[in-house]
Amino acid sequence: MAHPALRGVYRQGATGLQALGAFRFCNFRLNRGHIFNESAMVMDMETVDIRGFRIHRGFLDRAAQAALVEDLRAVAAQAPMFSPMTPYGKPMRVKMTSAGKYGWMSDRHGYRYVTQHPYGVDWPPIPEQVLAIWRNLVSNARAPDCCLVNYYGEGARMGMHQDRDEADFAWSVLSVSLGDAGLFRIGNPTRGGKTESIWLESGDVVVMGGDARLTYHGIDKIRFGSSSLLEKGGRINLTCRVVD
Ligand code: MD3
Ligand code: FE
Repeated sequence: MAHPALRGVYRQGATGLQALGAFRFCNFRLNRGHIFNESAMVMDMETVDIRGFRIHRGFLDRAAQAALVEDLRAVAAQAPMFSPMTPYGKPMRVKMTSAGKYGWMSDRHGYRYVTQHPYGVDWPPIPEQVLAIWRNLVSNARAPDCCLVNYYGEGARMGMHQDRDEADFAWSVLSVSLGDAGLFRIGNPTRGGKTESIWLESGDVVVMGGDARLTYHGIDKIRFGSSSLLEKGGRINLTCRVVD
C-alpha cells in the first residue's frame, strides 16, 4: 500500500504515467518510520520529498486559502493581471502579476525582473500572510523580493523551464497553490530525461531548494472546476523568490 501522502504522485517512465503506489512499480522499504521510494520520500502524513522538492500537502486550511485569495484581489486591484508576451511573440496562456520590490516580466526583450507593473505603477507589498509562510518554511533572515502571482484559466499550462533569472540560487523558491488542482511535472537539471508528476491542490506549499533549485519543471494541465475556492474556477500559484 502506498503511503497516503503519495496519493497522486506519478512517474513518467517507458510505460507512461503510472501511480507510484502501484505495487508492480514500487520498491518501498521502511526505514525509521519513513517510507522510501527511489526518489519520493514521505516525511510525515503531509510532507513528501521528490527530487529535492519538499511538498507540504494541505499546509493552508480552507480559511487561510480564502483569506489569501482576498489579499490577492487587493494586489490585482493595484497591479492588474496581464498576459505576458514570450520573447518569441506569443502571448503566454498564464496570466500574471506580482507583489514586492520586483515583479517578473516577459516581453519581446526577454524575461526579467522589473520594479514596476507595465502600466507604470509600483508592485503592491507582498501580503503579510505570504511573508509568514516564507518565514515558517524558508527563512527568518530575509523576506523575498518578489511574489509572482500566476493565474491558470481553463486550458492554461506552463511548459518545462528553469527559473534562473535570480542572482543567488542558494535561496529557495516557495510556491503556494490555490484553487483548481494542477499537474506539476518535475524534470532534471538539464532539459529532457525522465520526469515525475504530482497533482498540486489548493493549500499545498512547495519549497524548491538546494540541488532542486535549477530543476526543470512545468504545469501540464489543470483540472478546471475541481476546487470551489475561486468562484470562476482556475488555479492561482504564488512563487516567492529572493531576486538580488
Ligand atoms: C522549481 N510556476 O512561476 S510553481 C514559475 O505552478 C512556475 O505556476 C509553476 O514554475 C506554477 O516559474 C510551478 C513551482 C516552482 C516554482 C519555482 C521554481 C518550481 C520551481 C523554481 C525553481 C525550481
Ligand atoms: Fe518556474
